[in-house]
Amino acid sequence: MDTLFGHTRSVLRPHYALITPAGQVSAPLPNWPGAICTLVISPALGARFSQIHVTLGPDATGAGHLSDKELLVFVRQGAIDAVIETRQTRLETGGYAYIPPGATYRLSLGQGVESADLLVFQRAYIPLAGHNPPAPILGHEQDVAGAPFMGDEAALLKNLLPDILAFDLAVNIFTFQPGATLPIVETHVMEHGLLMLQGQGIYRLGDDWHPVQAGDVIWMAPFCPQWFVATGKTPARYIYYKDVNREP
Ligand code: UGY
Ligand code: MN
Repeated sequence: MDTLFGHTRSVLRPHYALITPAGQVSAPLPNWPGAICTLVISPALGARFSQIHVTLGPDATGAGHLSDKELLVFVRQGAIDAVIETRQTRLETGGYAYIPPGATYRLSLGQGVESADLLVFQRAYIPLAGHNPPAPILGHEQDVAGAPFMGDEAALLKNLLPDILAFDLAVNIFTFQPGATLPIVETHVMEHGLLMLQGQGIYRLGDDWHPVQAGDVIWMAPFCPQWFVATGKTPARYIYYKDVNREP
């Protein structure tokens, strides 16, 4: 919590939003009965996707049948049991599930843990002629190799989803050593939803510079100039969504 009443680090601008944990407000969502849900990014903001933070307790589930939507669920803390179509697995912290359009799913708290915190990216899937929608994916970020970003060993990028045209979204995890930066001020058509997982840094968004830390959320609209430097003495990590592989 901010200790100064009336003060917040959260900022809302036409081309970006910084949403800090202290100001977030939860509200029930029909597909997550019993869960604590916070929509931190949604089309109400101008985004073409939603980012939902979900806490599952013993009596909560996330369940449904996706018609035209797709979900990427990442376990931030705790563990869950995931059933997607005929596939069933336990996802520990760092595990993730891609649930494609047309799939039936059920997510519940894993045995032996008191709660699980989930990061969910949700959007309408855009079909591509000549390509079937992707199949479900169940994985763990530890099994994904990081690659130096634009040749920089101090900025490692993991792509959680395959780089194939059937996917209209990418979800990646960046790890920056202290002092490492994005090599350029990116200005691109793709939009982002981002969650700081660890550490701290300075995010340039448009013409503004914001100190950010673990738990902070950023929405970047298409073409929002963006740049990051990791500060502090430990690595900074963030996970982010981007739209990919479709004609304008
Ligand atoms: O994939 C990206 O566009 C990424 N480099 N952007 C970001 O980290 N803000
Ligand atoms: Mn970017």
